[in-house]
Amino acid sequence: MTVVTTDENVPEVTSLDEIYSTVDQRARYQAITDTFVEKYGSEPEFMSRSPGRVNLIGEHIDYCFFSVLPMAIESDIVIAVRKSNSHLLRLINTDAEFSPSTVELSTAGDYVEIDKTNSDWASYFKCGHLVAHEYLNQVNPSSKIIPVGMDMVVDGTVPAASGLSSSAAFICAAALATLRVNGVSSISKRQLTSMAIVSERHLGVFSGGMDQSASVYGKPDHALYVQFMPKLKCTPFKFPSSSPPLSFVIANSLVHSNKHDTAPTNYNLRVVEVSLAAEVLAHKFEVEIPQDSGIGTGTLRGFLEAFFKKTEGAPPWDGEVVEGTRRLKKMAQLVREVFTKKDGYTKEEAAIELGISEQELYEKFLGKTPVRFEKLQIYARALHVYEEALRVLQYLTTMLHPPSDSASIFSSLGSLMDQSHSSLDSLFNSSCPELNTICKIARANGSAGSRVTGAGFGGCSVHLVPLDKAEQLKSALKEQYYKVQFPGLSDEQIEQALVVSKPGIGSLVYTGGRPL
Ligand code: NG1
Repeated sequence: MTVVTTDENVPEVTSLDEIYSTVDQRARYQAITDTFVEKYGSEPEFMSRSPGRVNLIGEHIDYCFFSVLPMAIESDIVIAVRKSNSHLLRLINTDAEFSPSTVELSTAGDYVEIDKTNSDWASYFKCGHLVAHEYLNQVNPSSKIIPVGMDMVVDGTVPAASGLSSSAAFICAAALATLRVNGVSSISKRQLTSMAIVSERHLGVFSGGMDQSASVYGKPDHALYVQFMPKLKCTPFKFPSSSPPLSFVIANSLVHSNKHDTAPTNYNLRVVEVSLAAEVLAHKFEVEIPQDSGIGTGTLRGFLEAFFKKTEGAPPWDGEVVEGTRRLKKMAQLVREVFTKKDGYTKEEAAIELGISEQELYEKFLGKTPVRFEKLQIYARALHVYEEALRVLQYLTTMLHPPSDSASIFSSLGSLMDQSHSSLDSLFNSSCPELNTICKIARANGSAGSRVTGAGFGGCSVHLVPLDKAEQLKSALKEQYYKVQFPGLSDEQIEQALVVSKPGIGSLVYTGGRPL
């Protein structure tokens, strides 16, 4: 296993062959360049690009600081850029659905303003611009940096709101473009990832760090083991060889789920619920936990560390699998014992569990970001998190030390993916009927394991399938899902919904000009 421990830099490449291996992208880059010339009168100086990702396993646990197993895909967001003499960020998207946008930069060097209530596409660019600007100020503490104007054309092949992380891909590419145009020609992958991780919080989404890590660190033919503790570390690993080879089919349910707009009942509510679970456990077992979650509370990882320190004098868990397995199993057992109200807690009940008033509950948890709920599902969310973190370790172990026969490789990995889906559906409530239907059809047509991937509530699913069954699986989904649910779709639209992509390279700057 190659361990990325150094602060490797984000690469700069001059050939598209260094970026893509499946689909010829010359025509696409030509078209982006043509649009740029048409709109701005000359060719772009460079392009920054960052890919989407699919998560193989480890869902809704990154913001609790548990490790995840995503891979970058070849679908990406490309931003063609030229420095301008104006104080404007001019953004044009090749997809007419996203209207052109112009942002006026402050001549005094103030950060761009981001309206949390407005999740239009330009806001995501602003998130990337803002964190890059903060970085520029950090490395030049003696003066306030006034960023230059930028003329840009954006082109994306990652479907929006689909769980393949188009937002992180766009923000990473935006931060990279902003840095470069303002004179930063080399940036480490760790620095770019770290700034991108916090950037979406400016739009009020308290995301974890999985997507940005996968987008920046992506490596062709490798999936990534992403650890957040004790510090961010991405370890690329290859899939075991088997006969037939392993392949992953990604199927978009075409149920649109905008993470920003649904945050109060979906994504951010989950962040609040797992934080509450961590604090209730800490209160019951009388341990102090670091207040380092996205909303400034404790995390379930923090509780795990504090519990073993108090009861065994144990050092923090360093990621070792056997020890992690023991600790996570213990955590799942405690969750089952401690949380007696399996169907959820009212505000009053949650406050009692924490030994605080309802006003304090509001100040520390419920008022940090707008949330709406009937009951707080503390038990179910916490159980999912600890058990899913355990499944990640089991999946990684199978990948690195596979059973000798191929059938067992498929059944072990597949069963973990199925368990993950079932937990996301019943404990985390982040699946939906359409995704459940897709997974059911897939399992009956060659998939060894099927699950919702990404934030969920719609969006994409991922299926582990022996390569020789991939076509059978795709045609079953075409006939039994897409043609039934969306009878108006053309064959081409259906093809696009079935994203088949190899693990690809992460963020980079392309300076090869117009491709031949
Ligand atoms: P997507 O699928 O990109 O919305 C989101 C979060 C991840 C992670 C997953 C669930 C962002 C940018 N990404 O992913 O950090 O928590 O949900 O595992 O919010």
